[in-house]
Amino acid sequence: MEAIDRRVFMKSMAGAAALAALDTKTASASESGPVFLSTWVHGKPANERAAEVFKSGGSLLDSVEKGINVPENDPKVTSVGYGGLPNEEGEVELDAAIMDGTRHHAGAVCSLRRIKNPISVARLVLEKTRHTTLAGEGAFRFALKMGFEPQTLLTPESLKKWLDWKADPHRKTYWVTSESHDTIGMVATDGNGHVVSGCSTSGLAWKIPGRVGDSPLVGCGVFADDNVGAASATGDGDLMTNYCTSVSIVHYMAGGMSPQDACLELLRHMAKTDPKNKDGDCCVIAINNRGEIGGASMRSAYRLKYALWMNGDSKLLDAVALY
Ligand code: SD4
Repeated sequence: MEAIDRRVFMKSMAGAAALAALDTKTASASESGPVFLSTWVHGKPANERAAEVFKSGGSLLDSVEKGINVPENDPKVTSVGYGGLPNEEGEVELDAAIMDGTRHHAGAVCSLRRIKNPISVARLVLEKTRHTTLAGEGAFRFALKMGFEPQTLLTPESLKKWLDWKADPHRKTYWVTSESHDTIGMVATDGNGHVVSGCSTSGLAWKIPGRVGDSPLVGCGVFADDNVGAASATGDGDLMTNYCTSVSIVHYMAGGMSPQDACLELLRHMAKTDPKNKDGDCCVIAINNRGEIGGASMRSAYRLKYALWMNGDSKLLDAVALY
């Protein structure tokens, strides 16, 4: 971390109480130091870990990666990493991506089996190779070369859920419909105009083996550009991939929209192109390079709770729902 980042950060820690009342929509990162924004309730401990890593001298990429490791390692989070619900054959397949807004480059892995921290493998694809995305067996072999230990990702609880689903003669399958999911998406700024976006998921429970969602796709689950800001997405990836959600939001921000307006505009566009999308599970978060934030859901029946860490304050917010 550059000296200036640390000064701003330390100032923000000292001034946390005084700044706590700042409106998150208008506070700028140069006043507030780093800002971490993550999807769902499990985003809160992830943000807190990310802030700790940043405070102890880690880069913004380190912070986002280590923050996302928290739900990946938590067996109680059934949509990410260890304990994530498996595909229809009972195999956990993980997707993740991380994008650096300075280099405008990402690392990603898809359908990664038996490695609980796909975001860390994605980070190494970014740092150690000239590639952007590795998939399946190749991603697994790359992870082994990088020293990751293979393990079963099923927990007794996730195995039981899969067995119950298998035993249900009326079960829904992805040959027809979609079901249980969540994900962690995190966007962050260092307070000096640098942004990062990261995303990690076990995807949709009971998915068809080999299915890749939006989360590890650059422009969909992640997008980051220091000139503008960063975005991430969660929800029905089979739907949202078709709208390149994250890059679209960043482009709306580049055109002058606030992160909040850009998130809503993307959802409005989805609803306009196909009214059926109004019933979709679609949620997005965004941050600009000044630390302003936004979060939105397509509909209140699938409303995103998202976590904000700013000025030493860690809290949950309800996303604005379009319908
Ligand atoms: C996927 N978008 O694999 C992910 C799942 C998700 O809230 O984010 N669910 O489609």
